[in-house]
Amino acid sequence: MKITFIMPNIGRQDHSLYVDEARMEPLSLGVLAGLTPPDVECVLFDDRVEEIPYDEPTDLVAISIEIYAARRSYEIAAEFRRRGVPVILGGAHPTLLPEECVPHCDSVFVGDGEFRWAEAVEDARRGRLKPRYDARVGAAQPGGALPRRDLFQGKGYLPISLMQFSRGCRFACEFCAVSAYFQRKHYIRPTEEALAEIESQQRKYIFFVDDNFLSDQASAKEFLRELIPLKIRWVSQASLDMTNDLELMGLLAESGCLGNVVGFESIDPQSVKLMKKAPNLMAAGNWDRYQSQVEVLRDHHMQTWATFTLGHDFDTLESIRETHEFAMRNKFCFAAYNILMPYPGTPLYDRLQREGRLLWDGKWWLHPDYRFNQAAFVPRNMSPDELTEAIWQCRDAWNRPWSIFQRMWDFKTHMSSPTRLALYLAYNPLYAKESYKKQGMLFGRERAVPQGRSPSAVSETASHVVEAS
Ligand code: B12
Ligand code: SF4
Repeated sequence: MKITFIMPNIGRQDHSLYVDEARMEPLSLGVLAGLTPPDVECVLFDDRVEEIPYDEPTDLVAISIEIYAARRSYEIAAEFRRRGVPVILGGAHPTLLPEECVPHCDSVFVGDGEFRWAEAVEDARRGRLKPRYDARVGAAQPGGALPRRDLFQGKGYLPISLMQFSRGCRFACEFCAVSAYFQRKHYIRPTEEALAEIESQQRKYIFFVDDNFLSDQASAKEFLRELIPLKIRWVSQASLDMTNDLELMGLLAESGCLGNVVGFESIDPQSVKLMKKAPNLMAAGNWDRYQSQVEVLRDHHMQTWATFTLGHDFDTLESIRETHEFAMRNKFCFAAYNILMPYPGTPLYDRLQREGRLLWDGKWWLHPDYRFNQAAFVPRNMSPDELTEAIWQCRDAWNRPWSIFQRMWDFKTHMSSPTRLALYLAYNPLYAKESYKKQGMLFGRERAVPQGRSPSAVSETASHVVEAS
């Protein structure tokens, strides 16, 4: 038996196909292949960099989908099904919206591969694939199953290994798809299994793709103590409440942490409360716009990747501009100015739907005219087009060479070691380039592409407002 694993791209640019130059290993598919019985042949194609050989014989196609890639995934699935090959869809999007996937595949997989993937493979082998598998979610790779990293060879991924220490998060931010997927729970791998996975590979640069590496700070501390002798360098994603515990911060630095993706989301405390971003409020006796937290991060040499979700009900055009000034002033290593997105399955999506504020027929991810980084709802204090444009202005200003030069001069972070400076200088231009390329991209590949639209241009959004249900 042979299984073809597919990592879908998001879409295309107006004038050409999009190749993601900052692509990373598709860990979900590596893990699934690792959970596949060893007598099954596994091949992997990454739509972000290569053409998919639809005519190559295979017995089952498995596609991993996050919401931005849904439209493209359905196109790929259709090609294989036209050739009589069964297709199974899994990942965050099929888990949060299984009914949408049903017409596009032979089987929908809900939840984590760890718990029913082997059964699905056996069913497929016997020609009895079930239309739906409902698996639970939980700790990653129980029993120490290793991802099939050999499948990643030769695809030009960034030279950093992706792996998991934990999955999920205990917080319940209103907009977060992770909170919906894991039902606010956090699952941690046994330390010895995570350590064995690190030791199984030569590479010493690691991205722990945990949703919130520090959701359980006590367990994280134990793990960090074990990491120290391994002398790795690593990055992850972690919530801002880490700065309340200086012992934890010391352990992060000592264990080789170069920095984390940190969700600041908004500099307006009312917006932070509304979105229920509890870790950002914990130390907020006197709101100082995160200044004391940022100082703790800098004191520990953290090269922070600050992320913002912009367009909350208390955000204004002025506060969005101030967010950019905040990011520049603090010389973050990277910043993501994300438009607040209504992901289905989240409380935010339900609230905006109730309030009649969803655009693009309520399904922006499928709409043929929707473009990457466009507003998908009606904000309170500005128009959707103003929100799209304001965020584009921030992103553009952030990615300019002058901004990269100005931000570099922080002797506590980027300038504190040659490794950190090299990281800063290598990845800032790369991410800047990708950011410009992706801006305004259409989802999926197959449609007549309208000519002559500028990447940030938006119009007609108001005509897609959905009635409150
Ligand atoms: C790492 C990561 C990234 C990395 C990507 C790394 C890479 N390989 O390219 C980076 C930082 C680049 C990134 C970017 C983005 N990401 Co991201 N990312 C994640 C994160 C944190 C972990 C994913 C991961 O590798 N987990 C480890 C693997 C092993 O677990 P898994 O993916 O959950 O897969 C398991 C199950 O889902 C299931 N499964 C998965 N696929 C399949 C397929 C089949 C057939 C089966 C049977 C089972 C199955 O089994 C797997 C093993 O248990 C997730 C959060 C999450 N928990 O999913 C967000 C997440 C997937 N990202 C998300 C988003 C929105 C994005 C962006 C679009 C953000 C943006 N605005 O730019 C971009 C663009 C992505 C793109 N396609 O280009 C959203 C998707 C929301 C949704 N509803 O789908 C998530 C859920 C985060 C969130 N808080 O909302 N991301
Ligand atoms: S802290 Fe981060 S991962 Fe956790 S629920 Fe909030 S946004 Fe999601």
